Amino acid sequence: MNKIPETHYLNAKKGIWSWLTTVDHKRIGILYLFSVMFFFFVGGMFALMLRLELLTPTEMYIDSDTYNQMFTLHGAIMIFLFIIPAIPAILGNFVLPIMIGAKDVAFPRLNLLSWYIYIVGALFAVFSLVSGGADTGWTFYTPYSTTTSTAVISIVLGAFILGFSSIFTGLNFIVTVHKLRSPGMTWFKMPLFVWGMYATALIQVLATPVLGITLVLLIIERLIGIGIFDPAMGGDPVLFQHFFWFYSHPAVYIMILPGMAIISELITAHSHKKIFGYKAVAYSSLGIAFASFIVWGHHMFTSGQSELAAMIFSFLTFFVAIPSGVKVFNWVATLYKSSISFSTPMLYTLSFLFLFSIGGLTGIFLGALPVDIHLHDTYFIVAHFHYVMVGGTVIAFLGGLHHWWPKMWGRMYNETLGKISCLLIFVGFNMTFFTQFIMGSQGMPRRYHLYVDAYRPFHAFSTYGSWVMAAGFFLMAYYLIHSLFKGKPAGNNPWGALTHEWSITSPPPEHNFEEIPITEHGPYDYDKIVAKSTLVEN
Ligand code: HEM
Ligand SMILES: [Cu+2]
Repeated sequence: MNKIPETHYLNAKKGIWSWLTTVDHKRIGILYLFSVMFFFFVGGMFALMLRLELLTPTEMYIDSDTYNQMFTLHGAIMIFLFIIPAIPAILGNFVLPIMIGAKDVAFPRLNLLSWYIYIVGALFAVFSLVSGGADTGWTFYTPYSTTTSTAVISIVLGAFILGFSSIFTGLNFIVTVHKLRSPGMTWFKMPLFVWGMYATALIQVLATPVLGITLVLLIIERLIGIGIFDPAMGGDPVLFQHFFWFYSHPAVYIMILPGMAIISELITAHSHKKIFGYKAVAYSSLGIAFASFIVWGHHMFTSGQSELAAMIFSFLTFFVAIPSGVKVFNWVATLYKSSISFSTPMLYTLSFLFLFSIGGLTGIFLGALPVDIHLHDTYFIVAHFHYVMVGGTVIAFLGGLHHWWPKMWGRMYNETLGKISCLLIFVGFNMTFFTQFIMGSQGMPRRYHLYVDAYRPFHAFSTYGSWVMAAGFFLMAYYLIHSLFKGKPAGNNPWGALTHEWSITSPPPEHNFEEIPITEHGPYDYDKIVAKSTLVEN
């Protein structure tokens, strides 16, 4: 009979102050869970409002200026306040130290500081939101961002500050992986989730400072007008794009690598099969991290860059597909002849494989110069990045959240409702974004408030899809919150998985382990070891 342990990290210390001053990586993960999910909700509400306005070709309830401010806020909030911190700061913080057999991350106080920096950055974004928001798009391109009268500085300052939270989280993970692995936890005995977080951390630390200086220059340009992006003063507005994408393309891998890291864990734990080609999957995370730094120019094929530069960036872009392809191939090979248990985390894993493949393959289309010149700034682009960021990262994040939820709270959620909500999100998502590939290839431009009648059926279907998806998200919020109060005790290991976090109680004790664990076997030796599942159906 599963029981919730008497004391654990959630009740070891009492009172709100014990949370606001905690240096426990698990509690910091939970602090991020609530703050980041709040901004996912805000970003999602903007998305629904945008979709509602796009239900008809003519103006419905918001004017063009408001529409511009809304997609800018939607994009900026979803990118800087949700998807970049989501997996590393919530699940990475909670799981990574336990997976390598450590009591905590290397710099616990810096870890708490990272969360406070996140909150301060978020407050600047909220300030921009309440003062009307910016209307530049989330990319803040000059020269418009230096001239428009909307609230650019506060949101740009918010993104600048949030960068430090991301850098410190990455720094913490790099030192933790190098220094705090328990005895026997050699690099090739580490769970692939840790490899993925490590590769992400390298990009967080190396690329984010470039965004920092870019945003500072933009603020100086708005305040003083030194002319660095102004051709009339010897500057160049396209220089901003180079700086911005030199960060933002690696940043898309700060977004997707953590999702991939989760999928490697879920695919083995819910098929009880050793991963196919462990080392290839581990190295492909580092390969992706490296390749992500040499392709930023593929966002600027129509910026007037030289044909030679465009050809080189196009050529290099195809290379990124190789390590990603290795991962997808090895995941599918792992499932081959395995005993798949159709749990909610596994349904999210299968959804990821389908949706991320569409997102990734359309990325290759866009890497081809002639194709991109035709599709740039159309809804094909909007569909592509939502398939990668929502179909990829958000779906993987939801899979990870359901996988580690019993460990975080010690209680099971309703698996039946979990599967229904996953289905609603999957169907709603494809309704919302697949139509956008079609209308984008027929020329529907992005960031347009009004459109010609020919696109009406596509936009209407897309909007209905966003309502189906929203229903799935609200159902999920309901049964997850319900499980916190009424969920059955989950036991140590509801999924019968082999990594360290499943060898301790749910929720874990304050300091994770009574004794330092000795790692004797690989993380996925399901061919040698059988771990008994403690799963109870709700
Ligand atoms: C969950 C459901 C979502 C829906 C229904 C949705 C819908 C939309 C819509 C309607 C636009 C504006 C399109 C245009 O006028 O060009 C948009 C833009 C965008 N979305 Fe989403 N979105 C969703 C989730 C996300 C997520 C999770 C992210 C990122 C993590 C994201 C990032 C963006 C970005 C970056 C833009 C571009 C904004 C710009 O043009 O500056 N979206 N989305
Ligand atoms: Cu890119």
